[in-house]
Amino acid sequence: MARVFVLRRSTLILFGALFAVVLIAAFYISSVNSDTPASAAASTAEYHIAVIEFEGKTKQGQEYEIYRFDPGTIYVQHGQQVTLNFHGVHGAQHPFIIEGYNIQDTVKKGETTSVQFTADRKGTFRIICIAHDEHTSHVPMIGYLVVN
Ligand SMILES: [Cu+2]
Repeated sequence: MARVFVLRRSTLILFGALFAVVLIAAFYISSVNSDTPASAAASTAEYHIAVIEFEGKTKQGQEYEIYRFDPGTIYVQHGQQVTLNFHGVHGAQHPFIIEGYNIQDTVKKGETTSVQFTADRKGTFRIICIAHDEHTSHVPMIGYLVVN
């Protein structure tokens, strides 16, 4: 024998609202209590940086070229495990250092150079290409790592 229950619309809405409240509460409690998965995801940062070249001419017709890290500024959080992948698009090679982090490596054309470190020092640190760090090539090839 099947019995048919007839629910009024207001009862259905009430149950729906109660269900939504329980769901939101459960989600809130789980996000407050389980800090491991959320912080594990936030504790890493990975960036891809292209090494590119721009060319230009002065009004007098003199040609010049500059190399850039693109993006030129990288923002990470203090304590994050950071991976920077440098992709060599233009220029044969760019030996670089990251000030304050004792990091030294070289980006080569057509290759990817990855550096990994823990962002354990706060501040703004220059990423300097030591082959193009002079103002003689119009703009020195310098990027910035900002650790907040
Ligand atoms: Cu360079």
